[in-house]
Amino acid sequence: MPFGFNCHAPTDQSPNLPSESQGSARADDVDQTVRALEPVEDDGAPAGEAKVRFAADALGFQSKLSSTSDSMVPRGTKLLALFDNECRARNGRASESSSGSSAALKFEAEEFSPKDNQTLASMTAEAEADPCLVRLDENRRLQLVDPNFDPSAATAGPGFSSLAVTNDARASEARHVIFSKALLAWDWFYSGVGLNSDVVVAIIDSGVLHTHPDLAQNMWMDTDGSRGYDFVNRDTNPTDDNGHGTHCAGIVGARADNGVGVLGIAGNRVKIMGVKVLDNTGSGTEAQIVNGIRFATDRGAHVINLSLGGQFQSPALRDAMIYATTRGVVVIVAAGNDNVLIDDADLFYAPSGYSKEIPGALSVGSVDAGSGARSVFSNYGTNYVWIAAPGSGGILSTYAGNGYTSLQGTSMAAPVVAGAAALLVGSFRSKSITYTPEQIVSLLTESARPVTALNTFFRSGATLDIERAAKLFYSRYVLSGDGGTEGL
Ligand SMILES: [Ca+2]
Ligand SMILES: [Ca+2]
Repeated sequence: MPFGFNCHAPTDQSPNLPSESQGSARADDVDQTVRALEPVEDDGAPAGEAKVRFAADALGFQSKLSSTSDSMVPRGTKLLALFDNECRARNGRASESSSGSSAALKFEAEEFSPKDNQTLASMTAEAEADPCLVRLDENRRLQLVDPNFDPSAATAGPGFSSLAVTNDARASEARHVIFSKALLAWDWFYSGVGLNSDVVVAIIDSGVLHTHPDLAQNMWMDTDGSRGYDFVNRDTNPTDDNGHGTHCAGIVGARADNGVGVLGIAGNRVKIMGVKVLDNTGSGTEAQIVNGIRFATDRGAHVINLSLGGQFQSPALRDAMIYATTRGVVVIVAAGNDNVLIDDADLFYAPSGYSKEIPGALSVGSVDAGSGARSVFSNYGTNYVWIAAPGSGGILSTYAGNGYTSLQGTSMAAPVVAGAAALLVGSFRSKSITYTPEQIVSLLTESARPVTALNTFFRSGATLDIERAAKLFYSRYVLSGDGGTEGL
């Protein structure tokens, strides 16, 4: 296992999660209702939870700590403290990000280790006594959903002449664009709906090579001119030293019709926000990822893509997802590449596993852009994985060194859906119709293309079909002219 603390499988004994997340909701195979964690505190956590919330699933931590008040916190334990920065400002206390950087966050996760010989009781007392500390949690590492170079891309023949619609030199190799019917959808979105509003999509990953010639024109810009933020190195240059984030960014928003390279799913009314939370090996801490999600939310992202994960419970990550979705941000997450049923409690996979309980979050499995079958690596589960999208069979996108490469993984499938979400968000915005992230998710899953062979793997039993999503939007919100009052 690649995760620092992940030597024990998750258990169902966590006292920290509402029973909804693992109990009644999990057992329910037919009810399509999404259950909100309500009420929610301003920091995104369900109300009434204790400040100190160590999940039960890592290193036997809980069993060591929970029984007696004088339990020692194990040496070397990595911890995450979530602070309310407005509180700290009122009390004249500095935060990491307020020291000259532009990442000032309303809530900020800081990493630390306990003092030697510190007991759980004393640490809990300190936490409770600090009015600006809202949560104290473990700080584990998550990794990008490990992609592999795609061998099928090298042998893929020509074809797909329908893609002559744009002049991007390598468009025919971007098979996810064809499979998901993105170009057919553009006629509906751009001409039919009249999409004319930029949509900000945050790629929370290993960074984005924002100077890439096929990305530069579609990058978001912060008020200080930066293209996002780097929570690994704590600077305002979120460039990519791995390549994974740049690949995901191109799937959403590579510049279309500029004569070079590939094209993104969302077309050219998209702005990519680069948020670096994974290092050059593709690994990042919960604190970095939590800060990345909160940064993107505070900075106005409309859609967040998370092609990363870890096989453990992460209340801090869950809270950050709630923080985002309750502020109107659609959160798209990759289901993971372990070819396992993640409905199984022992195989709980974060953040994918939280998408079921959080309205406006959507977990994405992978299908092959050639055969349409489930990709052999894709995690599955009809409770947790609600849609599939092409993540193998020729997913060519932007990469390090101003280049292009073909990767495969649910890491690639998620940004295909994020791009589709961006088109829907842009459509609502262009029509001045208010929307919720839950509506975006509903439009995507309701319109997905049914595939019988996928019924046992994914909740919708269907793959993303952006043309159908466009038609559903058009019929529901343009033809009906009801201003979005129809319930979903
Ligand atoms: Ca940097
Ligand atoms: Ca291009």
